[in-house]
Amino acid sequence: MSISMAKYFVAALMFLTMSACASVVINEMELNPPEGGVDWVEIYNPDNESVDISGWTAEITDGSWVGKLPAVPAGTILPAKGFYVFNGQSSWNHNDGGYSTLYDAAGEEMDKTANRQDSMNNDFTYGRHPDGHDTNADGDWGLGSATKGESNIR
Ligand SMILES: [Ca+2]
Ligand SMILES: [Ca+2]
Ligand SMILES: [Ca+2]
Ligand SMILES: [Ca+2]
Repeated sequence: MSISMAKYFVAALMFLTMSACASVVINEMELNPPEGGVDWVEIYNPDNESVDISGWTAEITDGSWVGKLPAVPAGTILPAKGFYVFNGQSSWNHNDGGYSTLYDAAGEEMDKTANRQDSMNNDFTYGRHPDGHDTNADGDWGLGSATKGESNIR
């Protein structure tokens, strides 16, 4: 293979790798859980192909407070139309709001949510409706009953 051919294949491979995981989004977030619960961030793969999310991380930012969610274990595949949930810690204490950010294993930002306030510590969360609806606008996010690891309902 010539060098220019090799460069072409590397570029094509990079493009395929990027496009394969470009549309995984944060789909729902619990910023103020019921008593004894934990904050959590649900992600969703709207594509028709599975994505290797090994080593992906997420965080919740509320003003100057940042909660880092544990990295996805090695060998984790997010199936087409599948969900994965990052769980926070029960000791977390912040101002009941914020936004969340999703990073791939290389630390590249994959998605960032609107900043939302969740004033009541109950089983209501902010989510996209329908699943994966992402126009990068605050209006993508609505308050609804929690559907942790499952399809969002209003
Ligand atoms: Ca709280
Ligand atoms: Ca987005
Ligand atoms: Ca809540
Ligand atoms: Ca959900």
